[in-house]
Parts: sequence; C-alpha cells; structure tokens
Amino acid sequence: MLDTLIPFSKELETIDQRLQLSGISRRSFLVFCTSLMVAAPFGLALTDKASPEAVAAVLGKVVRPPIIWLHFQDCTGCTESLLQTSYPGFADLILNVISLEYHETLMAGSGLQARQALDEAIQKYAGKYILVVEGSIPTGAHGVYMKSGGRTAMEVLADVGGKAAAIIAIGSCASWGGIPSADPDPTGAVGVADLMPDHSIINIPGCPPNPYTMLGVVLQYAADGTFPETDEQRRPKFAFDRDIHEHCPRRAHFDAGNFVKVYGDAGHREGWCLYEMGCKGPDTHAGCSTRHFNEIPDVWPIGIGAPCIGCTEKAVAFKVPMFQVVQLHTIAAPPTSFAPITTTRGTISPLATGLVGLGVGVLATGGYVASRQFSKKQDDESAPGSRQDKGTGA
Ligand code: FSX
Ligand code: SF4
Ligand code: F3S
Repeated sequence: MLDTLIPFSKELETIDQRLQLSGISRRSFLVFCTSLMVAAPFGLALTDKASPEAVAAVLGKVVRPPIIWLHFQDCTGCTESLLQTSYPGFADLILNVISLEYHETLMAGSGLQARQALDEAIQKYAGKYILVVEGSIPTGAHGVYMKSGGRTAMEVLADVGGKAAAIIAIGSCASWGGIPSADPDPTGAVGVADLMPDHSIINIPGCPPNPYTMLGVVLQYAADGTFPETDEQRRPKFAFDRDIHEHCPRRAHFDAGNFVKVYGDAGHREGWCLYEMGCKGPDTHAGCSTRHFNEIPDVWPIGIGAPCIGCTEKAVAFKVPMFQVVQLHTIAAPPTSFAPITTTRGTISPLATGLVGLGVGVLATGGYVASRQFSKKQDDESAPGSRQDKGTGA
C-alpha cells in the first residue's frame, strides 16, 4: 500500500477526502469498516449503524484526528502491535485514517529536529490533538531516570498532555505502570492518570494492547468528541466488559475438570484448560479470545497454549506470581453436582394418552434419555479421579 500514499497536506482533510487523494478504493474502506465493526465495536456514536456502508458514511466525514505519540518507559510493544494491523495496514492507518504528527519510533528525525517537530505539532494543534502515551512515567528521584531534551518524563507529559484535547494511555505501562512498576519498582513508575487525574484520559491496557481497540476509541473521539463508556479503571467497556474465562475456547475443559498439569503433557497437547498452570483468565477483563492479534486465528496467549497472565488488569499482571492459581470469585463456578432426575411416574388414562400421544411421547422419550444421561453423569462424577473427587474448588 505504500505506493498509494501521498504526502501530508497542510490542512487536515476528512477521511473520505484523504482516501480519494490516496486512490484507496471504496471497497477497501468498506473492508476496513467491517473489520472495525467486528474487532472494535464503537461506542454509542457508531454502534447503532448496522452496516459497513453506514459506518463508512459516518467515518468518511470525520476529519482525520491529529495524534501526538510519546514514548516513556516501554518496550515499544504497543507500537509493534499497531504495526501488525493489516486492515488498515499501518501505512494506510497513519497517513489516511489518523494524522500522526509525531511518533518517536517511526519518525526519521532525531535530536533537535525531532524536538522542533514536536513543538510545531503542539503549537499547530493546541487543544485539538489527541496525545497517545506509551510507557510508564518514572517519578522516583525527581524523575532522573528518564530525560528527553533536558526535561524529565514528568515535565514532558505535563507540557504535551496539558495542551492535548484528550489522552489515550496505551498499554498497561501507560495505564498504571505495567512491567516497570513490578516489584521492586526502582524508578517509581506510574501511569498517566496517576499524574493527571483530572484530565480526559482513557486507558487501553494490555501488554501489548489490541490495536483495534485504540482505533475504535480514536475514531469515535474524532467523530463526535466523546470517548466510549468506561469502567472504573478508565477502560472502554466495549473491549473490557467481560472476562477471558467467560468466552474462552477452553472453557468446556474447565467445566469438565480437564486441566493441564505440566507443559507438554497429554492435556496440553489436547488443548485442555490452563487454570492449574496459573491462568488468570477468570480475573481478567479483555477481548483477546475474540479479537486475536495480527489478525491470525488463535494468535493470543491461551490460543497458543500459554496461560493468560492478566496483562489488562492493574492488580494481576506483574503483581501476582505467574503460576499462582486465582481464586474464582468473579465468576459463577460450574455446578459440582447435578440435580437427580427421580420424577415419580403417575398413571395416565388411555384417552389422555391418545389425545396427546405423539407430543408427550416425544417429550417423555427425551426426558427419559436425559434422565439416563444425568444418572450416568452422576455415576461418573462420583467415581474416583472425577472432578468432584479432586476437590479443585472450581
Ligand atoms: Fe511493551 Fe507498550 Fe507492554 Fe508496556 O505495550 S508491550 S511493556 S504495556 O508500554 O511497549
Ligand atoms: Fe480458559 Fe484460563 Fe478459564 Fe481455563 S482458566 S477456561 S484456560 S480462561
Ligand atoms: Fe493479556 Fe491475558 Fe489477553 S495475558 S493478551 S489479557 S489473554
């Protein structure tokens, strides 16, 4: 797609105008809108649009939002995750859907040139740009652990964040400290909201986060100036309203008591549940199981046989030991026993039997078969080695 790119214009165009200038087809844009609808359902402003055409009609009129992207203490995994999107490809994304004015990893300039680019972008779009922050901010020893152009990370954030219309803290580091804040937290790493609690900030945690979540948030903000509804940790509910365990493809194995005991054992090879390996899925709100990374099926931790470490949860990842089994307090545990089917059979007159014969016959047969199955299940589960017998508490 790089050959379809055109240079920046002086003014921000709408997405439609930009796509036309770039020669990107309407069909490609519709595919993009479809993937956004599936992967990152927008907030209220756009979710009531039922078709890709309707979403495209709304998005096409959106003026490409200017973005300034700062890095602090991070591994650049958030940027890498965004780089792997294929609809839109990253080149299309930065030059046609959003207007990326400053990004230290991607820009060619450095030193004084980079600083000038930052100052110019801030001046030109003061009060209008969205600041994306990647990485945590070191506060220990007066911020001496990270300086850029003679300013501490705290000073840079206060300056650039203070003039932003809104801030997106991308990744767990920017949301609340992430890896750098893990014990013993030598730099005093904190998230953006810890330093600017009253600013308009939305957190998109994950290590790395899902890039479509960010795209959905940015485009809704550009469309109507609002962020999607958030939870108490400032996370957009559309992406963080359910826990992994609720929609995990291995859930049937959890319910059946089939647990991996050791990496590489028969259960692991069969795709059994990773709960006993320390999977934090029951305590982790995220959409990974339905929005895989790099748009490749099964590319997410549990999909490749690794337990979820709870990377989207402030109190879990890098805080709770990797192999520690979580308590099941956020979900309803599956039943540990089934109600016995011991229906007392009464007598039915021949006439009544004749009137409802066929329907009742079908139901009775179904009920009998079901009761046989439940009885068998009960027998199985009280057998030695069954799930109840193991006392997992699950
Ligand atoms: Fe890395 Fe980003 Fe983790 Fe942090 O993502 S993927 S350490 S959340 O800031 O670069
Ligand atoms: Fe999936 Fe983990 Fe829950 Fe098992 S414990 S069903 S692997 S989320
Ligand atoms: Fe993170 Fe768990 Fe998803 S580790 S990427 S929240 S499966």
